[in-house]
Amino acid sequence: MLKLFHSPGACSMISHIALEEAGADFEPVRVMLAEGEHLKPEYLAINPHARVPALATERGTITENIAILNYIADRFKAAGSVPRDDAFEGAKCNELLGWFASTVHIAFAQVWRAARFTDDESVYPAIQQGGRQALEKHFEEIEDRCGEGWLVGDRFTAADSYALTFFRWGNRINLDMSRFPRWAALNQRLLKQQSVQRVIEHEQLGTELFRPAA
Ligand SMILES: N[C@@H](CCC(=O)N[C@@H](CS)C(=O)NCC(=O)O)C(=O)O
Repeated sequence: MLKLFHSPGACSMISHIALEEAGADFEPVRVMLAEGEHLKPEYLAINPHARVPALATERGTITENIAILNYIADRFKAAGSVPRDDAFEGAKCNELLGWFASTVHIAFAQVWRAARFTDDESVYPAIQQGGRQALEKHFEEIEDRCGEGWLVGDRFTAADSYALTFFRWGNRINLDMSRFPRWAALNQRLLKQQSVQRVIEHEQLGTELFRPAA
């Protein structure tokens, strides 16, 4: 059986949602980042990069959300991952996932993990501030990409789940998320998906941080 190593509210929730949406037979295994469980030798044997998600399969472990999501797409051909019936939409979905993982996610790392960029603690505030500034710009672009439906074509993909995760993180670092009403509306559509509801319940996240702070 597949095993998903994940942490509540982390980017692993994107793969978690895709597995739920696919109706996959899988076991979610909690790795609490806040308690440093990802740094323990048992987990480093699963992912030496000390990150979630990781997906254990019958043939070995896959790490990196984008690789996991494309594997789920090939294996289950369901919504919530990457389109497989339209090469262009599949590429556009991977394009967004790539930008999210390589750029937007890294701006959050600047805010939360400044130590990853330098040993010089005196410049942490500048790195964090730079991350916030970058997020303001990236979040405006995400808002511009939101319309009446989904981010890619007219279907629910992992790009929507990634955006959902970022919105919650934006609230967690006290960005003013009320400036992104179309994105907030996308989240409300996502919250109606049973797969998303099951993951939120399983990860015990609550729904308040998926809308702008009151
Ligand atoms: N490039 C990786 C990044 C994964 C990642 O950064 N995961 C975070 C949670 S969102 C993590 O495990 N962080 C642990 C840490 O920063 O120590 C991917 O896309 O899967």
